[in-house]
Amino acid sequence: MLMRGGTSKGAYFRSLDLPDDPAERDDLILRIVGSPDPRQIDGIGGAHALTTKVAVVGPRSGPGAGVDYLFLQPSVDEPLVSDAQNCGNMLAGVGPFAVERGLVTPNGAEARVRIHMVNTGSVATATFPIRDGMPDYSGPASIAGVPGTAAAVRLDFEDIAGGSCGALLPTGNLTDSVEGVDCTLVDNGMPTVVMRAGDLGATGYEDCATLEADSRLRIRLEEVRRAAGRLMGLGDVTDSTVPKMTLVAPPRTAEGHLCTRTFIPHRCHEAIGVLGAVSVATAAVLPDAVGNEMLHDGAGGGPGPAGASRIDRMVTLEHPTGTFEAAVSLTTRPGAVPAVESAGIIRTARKLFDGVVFPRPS
Ligand code: NQM
Repeated sequence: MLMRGGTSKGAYFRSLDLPDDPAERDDLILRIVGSPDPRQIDGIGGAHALTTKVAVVGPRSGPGAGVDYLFLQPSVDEPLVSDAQNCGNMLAGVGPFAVERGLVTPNGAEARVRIHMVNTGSVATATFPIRDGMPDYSGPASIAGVPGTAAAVRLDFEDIAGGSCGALLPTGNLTDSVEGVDCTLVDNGMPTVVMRAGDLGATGYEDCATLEADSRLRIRLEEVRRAAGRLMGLGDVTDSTVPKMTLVAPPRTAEGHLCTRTFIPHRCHEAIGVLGAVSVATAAVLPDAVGNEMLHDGAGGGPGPAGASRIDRMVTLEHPTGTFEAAVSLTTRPGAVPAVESAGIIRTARKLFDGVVFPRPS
């Protein structure tokens, strides 16, 4: 099934329809999407990382209810398929797909599907409307980067902190100097490097084409990314899609709290990834992290249990095509690493096509 999930698009498969052997599976996926080829003319890929995505969904293999979701990112112009990252946009389609395929049978007017994200071992609960036993894709919710409106898919995340790097702040620091640039290295669902746009000679308000054309900026970002990847425990990230690189600047709109430009990691995102946004929003609310000093509207904190402080914030991130809202709750204690209590977002998703795909012969 081809679906739009949030601001991404890709093919959703039942796990039983794909080979078990990862090498065989990845080879088949490359032939389905038409990679490697910048135009993907002989496949169903969309010639961009954001429209060349794969979700593999199956019955829960471990303890607990729900379904398993493995995200795979095929490269457009290289014969590579990566399972190194999660995708919160494709995640928005997983619950509806699970209902469509009979993996989950909803009761009533709303489905709540627990989704085990195989890439990081964390869990999300998707809540979305049901009509006559099937997902109702129409509704009033709109998200930046998608024309029109659709039904809201609410995603509540559990245990996403440190899913790839082992800790929310993989170096234990709120800021690190990496290759001479102040960075906050954070993983609240997506390994992300947060930097001030001004520290890299940008304003942070440029459009994607301008940023992608700036070869000096891109070389500098890649130097920082490789060094940050090692510091984050990700090893040599030369061929990896993580960490993502986010430039921040003061917000420009009345409703925005922080302006962002994100590289994923080489192309500039027309918006921002879901878990990338949750990670940036988390960094932004932490006093002394990069970008916190630019955050509009203060920290939104209050006293927490026994000497701790509680931060509960809806953070509106500006990005090249609009805004993205992430709700984050954290508890901080002096001298201790902040603990993430919850994170949630709203996305929409839509079934686009259901049928048989014909892979390029091997
Ligand atoms: O951060 C793009 C996207 C993503 C990933 C990327 C995502 C996320 O926008 O959870 O959704 O960062 O590669 O789909």
